Amino acid sequence: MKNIDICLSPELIHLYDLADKNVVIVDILRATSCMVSGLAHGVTSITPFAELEACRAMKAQGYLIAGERGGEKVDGFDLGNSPFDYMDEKVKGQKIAVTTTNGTRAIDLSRSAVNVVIGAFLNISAVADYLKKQPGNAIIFCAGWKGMVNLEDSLFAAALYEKLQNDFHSDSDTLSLTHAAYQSMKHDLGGFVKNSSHAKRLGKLDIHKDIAFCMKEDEYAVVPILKGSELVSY
Ligand code: 3SL
Repeated sequence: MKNIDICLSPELIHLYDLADKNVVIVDILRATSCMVSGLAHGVTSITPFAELEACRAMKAQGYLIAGERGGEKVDGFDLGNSPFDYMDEKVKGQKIAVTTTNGTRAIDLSRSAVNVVIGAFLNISAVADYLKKQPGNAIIFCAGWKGMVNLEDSLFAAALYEKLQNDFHSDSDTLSLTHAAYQSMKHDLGGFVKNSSHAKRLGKLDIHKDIAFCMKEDEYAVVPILKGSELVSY
């Protein structure tokens, strides 16, 4: 049987061997939710950058540039980091370059994996089906917040694991702990995430609509995967 594991923070990823793995990157609030929304709404590709200035430079190459620092749209950028920005008519058929605090960093740290896949509640069943079809083992890599573990990414990891239990074996204590927490919160995931530390941080920016949207399951069937330097639909 294939194996599945979870990494709760970019600070821990050096402990995992990604070389023969399918890695699912998750940053529910809000980077991976934006990426899934963008590709579902006709964006041609999304190129992630860990560094702001490298992303900004892509404007000269005809890309729309997107991203946040401190949750807020970067000055001079075309899009911020709301999934609704990625649904605008102006993104259709466009290439987007994006930089975010945690999500694009996690992608950057995963480049040695066999496949890098973008997961969110918005496409959770599509990601589960994708992993079932792939021959390799899987790691769910939570972007967290500035190296810290966060609730929403951890809950997503457990929710995804629950969909994969018949196909994947796990002997990870981290996954057992995360799954136990999920069992006690799954009756009201939205309610628990509304009280999470990042939701409170974002609350100051008045984006409750984003948080509610990011917690919706299976809005889209798109599976973004990294091909070279770009995320495209599988
Ligand atoms: O850190 C990230 O990648 C972002 O998703 C953070 S925020 O939700 O835009 O604040």
